[in-house]
Amino acid sequence: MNVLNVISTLEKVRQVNPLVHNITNVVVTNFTANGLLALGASPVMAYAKEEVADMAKIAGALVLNIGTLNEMEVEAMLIAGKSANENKVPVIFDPVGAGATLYRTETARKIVKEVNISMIRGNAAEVANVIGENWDIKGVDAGEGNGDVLMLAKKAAQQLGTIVVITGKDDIVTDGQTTYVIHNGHPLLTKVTGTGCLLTSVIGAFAAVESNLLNAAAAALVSYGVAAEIAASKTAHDGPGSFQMAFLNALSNIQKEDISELGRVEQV
Ligand code: ATP
Ligand code: TZP
Ligand code: MG
Ligand code: MG
Repeated sequence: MNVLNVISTLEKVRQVNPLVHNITNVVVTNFTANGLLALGASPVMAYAKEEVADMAKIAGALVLNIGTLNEMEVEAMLIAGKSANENKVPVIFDPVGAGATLYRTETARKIVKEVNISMIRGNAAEVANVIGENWDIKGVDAGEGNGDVLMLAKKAAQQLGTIVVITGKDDIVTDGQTTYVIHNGHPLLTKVTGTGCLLTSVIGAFAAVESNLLNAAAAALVSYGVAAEIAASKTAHDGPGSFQMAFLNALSNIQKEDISELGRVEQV
């Protein structure tokens, strides 16, 4: 994985315009749809248990996000996940707030048990809580924690048999053997709600066009982080509102030269 792979995978997303089926939370729905459109993917949100199997089957990727979960939605996620599995559609899981309440933790564990998840993306606390490690969490934001995040990511990948993405100041992606650290992004991303959730869906868009899912996730993380840096360079003096708009623009306008110049991916 290098910046050239990132560029070619981003170009493929724009060419293919993959359908990404999201079962996500009420906070981030509109931002997620707009972010995927800006990137060059095709978003759809579908939640009814009567239709999710059909929608997941025709999608390039299925994204499950438990940010504002309830029983009906969880039932739909399990139906959609199983349909995606039967139809070889990659499933990306965002365990928003796992560890904050027993219901979230138990639901996240149920989803990874009953659905064959291709990738899980969360902050360190969420991933730790899914695999039964102790890590503080405050609501949907990562707590301080004091563990080794690299070790945590590898352990989670091995335990869950899936690719694990843990984000924060630096982002980690691992299959338990090969591990990349991505040094892109900007602190303003933490001041706009849904930037983690949108990232999970963006990883879905990349997974829809690149069958090497480790490379797909790394390419998504670099592209996303570089877009944030470009947006911040134009708006940091104003604040999160302007940044959010500039970030959508940057997802749409990001060029291969930007990735060559700013992309920072390291194998560790
Ligand atoms: P949390 O609830 O802990 O904020 P999240 O689900 O919102 O988690 P983040 O970890 O914030 O997800 O990741 C979303 C994006 O923000 C990623 O691209 C990540 O690299 C970026 N990011 C998060 N914190 C920072 C930071 N301090 N500096 C630069 N980029 C960051
Ligand atoms: N509450 C429930 S879901 C949600 C909030 C604030 C959005 C979380 O989004 P992100 O991407 O994890 O910051
Ligand atoms: Mg965040
Ligand atoms: Mg999140």
